[in-house]
Amino acid sequence: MIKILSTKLIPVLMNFKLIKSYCLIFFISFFLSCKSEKKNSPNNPNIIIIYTDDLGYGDVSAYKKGTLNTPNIDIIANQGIRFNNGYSSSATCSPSRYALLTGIYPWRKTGLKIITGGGLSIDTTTMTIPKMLKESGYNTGIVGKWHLGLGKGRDDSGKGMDYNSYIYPGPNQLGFDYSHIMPDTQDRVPTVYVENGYVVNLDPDDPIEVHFKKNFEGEPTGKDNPELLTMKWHHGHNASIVNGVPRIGFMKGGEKARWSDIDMADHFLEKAQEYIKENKDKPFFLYYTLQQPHVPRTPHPRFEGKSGMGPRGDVIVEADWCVGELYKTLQSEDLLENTLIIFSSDNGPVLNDGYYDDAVEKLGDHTPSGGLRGGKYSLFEAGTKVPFIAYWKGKIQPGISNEIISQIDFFNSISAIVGTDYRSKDGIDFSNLIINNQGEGREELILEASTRTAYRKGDWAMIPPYNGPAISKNVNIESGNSKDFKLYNLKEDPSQKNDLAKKESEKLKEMISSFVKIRGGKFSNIENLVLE
Ligand code: NG6
Ligand code: CA
Repeated sequence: MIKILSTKLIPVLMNFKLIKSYCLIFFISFFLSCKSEKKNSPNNPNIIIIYTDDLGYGDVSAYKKGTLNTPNIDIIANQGIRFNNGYSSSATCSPSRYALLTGIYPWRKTGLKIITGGGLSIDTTTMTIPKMLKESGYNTGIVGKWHLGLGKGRDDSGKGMDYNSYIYPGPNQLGFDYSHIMPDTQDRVPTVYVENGYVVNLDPDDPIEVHFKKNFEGEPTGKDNPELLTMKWHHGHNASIVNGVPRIGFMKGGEKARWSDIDMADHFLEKAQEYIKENKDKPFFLYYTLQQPHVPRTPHPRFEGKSGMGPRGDVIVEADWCVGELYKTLQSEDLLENTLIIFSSDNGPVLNDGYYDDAVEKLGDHTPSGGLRGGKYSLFEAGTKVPFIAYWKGKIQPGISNEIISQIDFFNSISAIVGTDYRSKDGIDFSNLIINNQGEGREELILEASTRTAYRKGDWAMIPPYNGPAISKNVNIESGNSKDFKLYNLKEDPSQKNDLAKKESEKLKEMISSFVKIRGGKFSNIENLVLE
């Protein structure tokens, strides 16, 4: 036997060519195994984007504008970099979220507005932050509000899509390995969580039906059954009632799957913490999208009365607590030093957004907009200038930046940080500004609000003329609509009190001309726009 082995094997092993191929196979498999087990390193930090809903520039106490206290958000704001000129791309939710994930201006997508039961708004062939990170060896997850549409969405009659089988395309087709989401908003049906394309806790014997125009026979509504309400509607929000709260849209069935509003913050926090713990051994990207302080404001009883400002203040205190708990998880898992945390909001603040919840009455001397003009839905500054913070323990030095930066820049900046070549059409790589507080920010930026657009360049802001009311009646916010161009010098006049359009006519011409260069001629609702 030994003789056979030595006569047959030795000459084979001596074959140099074969040894070379064995070595090659060994090195290739070693390289591949290294790649698939990529550990986080300075170039591959975990990345967490904490994204709040309707939180204003003055709602974070580190900005020292309002009187509400957010001690946990302040920790990352004061020990990280706090941007005083950080913008969301839009003054409403879905367009901002679209721009954040893609790095593409939302107005480039015709008709993109607040979604109500609509289909997926990002084409599945589009490059997104999670797709890019997945390619770089990251595990990617989203926990919280989605609001970018799901599947094919509602049909022309207003009938909602089928929520009873696999729902796709959605976040998992845009690059997220894991998704645990609220489909649209807390005030819209269906009031259920969707995990990786399936409604959580759905009983097949009690299917969900959704309609955005017609009620289901025999189902109570906010409009017809005020006696069933624990929260009253002010405008809109008078269709199906879930947990005593009237919603946008009609819903039937899915009783066991319906969420508990007061537990939503705890629920998302728990899912986010689980995700971190499960993925801590590889680089991960977590997009943690909190529902607060969007309506309906339903703080857990532990937070009721804590702000002294009614439910709006209380849910901000609750959101702040969630940020603190998430921070503690990162600390106890020893992840703070290799995790970049970005904190921001999808649009500016609103007080009365459709329910009687004392937001106006109990505000006291707090200023959610931080003294900026306008608010959610507005082309004035408060619509899009939002809290904007980046924190990375030991890597980002505490500091403040007055440079202009937008959430549209997350894509390119994150791509640069992890070392990929992807660059989006409209974003800019500000990795050096975010991490080292070095270099200049944006020179210019287009801002969007309900498909209208405005322009910021340097210290100047220009709002073109638009039809429509100057004050959106129900929410009582200045929209930015006017029959004339408006021009403001934000350095001298951050609250946009002095319109300089007439006095600075040369500046205005220059602004219009630069705006049109980016915005192009595809907009129809700008009147009087004559360029020389
Ligand atoms: C509006 C809702 C508002 C809010 C908003 C979306 C009415 C009258 N108003 O249509 O309450 O849900 O949509 O907010 O229904 S966002 O932050 O998600 O863009
Ligand atoms: Ca929002």
